[in-house]
Amino acid sequence: MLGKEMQITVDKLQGKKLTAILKVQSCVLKEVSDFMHEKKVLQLLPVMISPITDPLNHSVMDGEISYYEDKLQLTKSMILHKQLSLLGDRAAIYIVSPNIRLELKEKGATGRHLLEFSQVDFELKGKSASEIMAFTEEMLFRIFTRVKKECSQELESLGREFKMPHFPLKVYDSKELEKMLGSDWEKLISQKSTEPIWATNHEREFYDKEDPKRPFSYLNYDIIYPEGFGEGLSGAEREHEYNQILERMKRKGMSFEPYRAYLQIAREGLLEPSAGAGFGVERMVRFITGQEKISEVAPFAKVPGEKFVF
Ligand code: ASN
Repeated sequence: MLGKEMQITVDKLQGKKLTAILKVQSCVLKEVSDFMHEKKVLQLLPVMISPITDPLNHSVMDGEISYYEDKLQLTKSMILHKQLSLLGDRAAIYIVSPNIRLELKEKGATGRHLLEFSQVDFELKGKSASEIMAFTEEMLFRIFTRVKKECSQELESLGREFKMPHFPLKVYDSKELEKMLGSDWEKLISQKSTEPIWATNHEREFYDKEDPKRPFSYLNYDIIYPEGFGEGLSGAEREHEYNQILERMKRKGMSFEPYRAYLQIAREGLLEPSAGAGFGVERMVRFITGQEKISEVAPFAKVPGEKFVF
């Protein structure tokens, strides 16, 4: 007799449903690879430990490991490494990047959070927010087209009728959404929508660029999936000027010390203007396949607050 958690895990691993879901996921990643190759976006391999990582805008526990006298952070996102990897003559990079975010237990109930997940994270030098939004939409169109073509049987077996969104997607300012719908706007707009939307202008991490023409407005953008699937992609133009980075870190009350090497690069004027974004692979696969919970698309899902076996 297997225990309850073990039985659930074994049932999932043995199930045909997981095979169909993984077929969709493989198709998504194949199209990302083809698309990025065509666009001459170079693939980086993941960085998983580093003295610095994304400070993130929301509270998670730090995943820190000790190595001799050093402390290394487990990657929450490769945002700072994305900027640094564009120091040379590279125009654009992407990574299928494993991220560890030790979310608070309460997040388990959202059906959207995992302690470990992967994001397709990309960054293009010298691009603007609107250029990255157009690039992203082209990529999404390509991914969805391929999945609909190559995985129609799988989608049918999962009972999912996936409709191609109408591009270009509608763009909303998040401040306006908040005025209209209150602080829970993200959840509400997702539940109300039948199409993915862009939500722009969020006050969050120091590296998302402040609009020079509109202080305290930000050149960032998220995709919110419809039907209650919630946020699925986020990105921004980046801060790259030393003084502005310091100002933004100060505003967040951050300590400069852990970021000393990164700040030194910025002070030398070596960071270049860039913009990019990242989408969660599991969240996209959940959306495409219409699964109620993100744990259904991850064979070894780690849901905050839940027991996991493997
Ligand atoms: N990938 C995101 C970006 O490009 C950063 C993140 O995952 N926190 O802005």
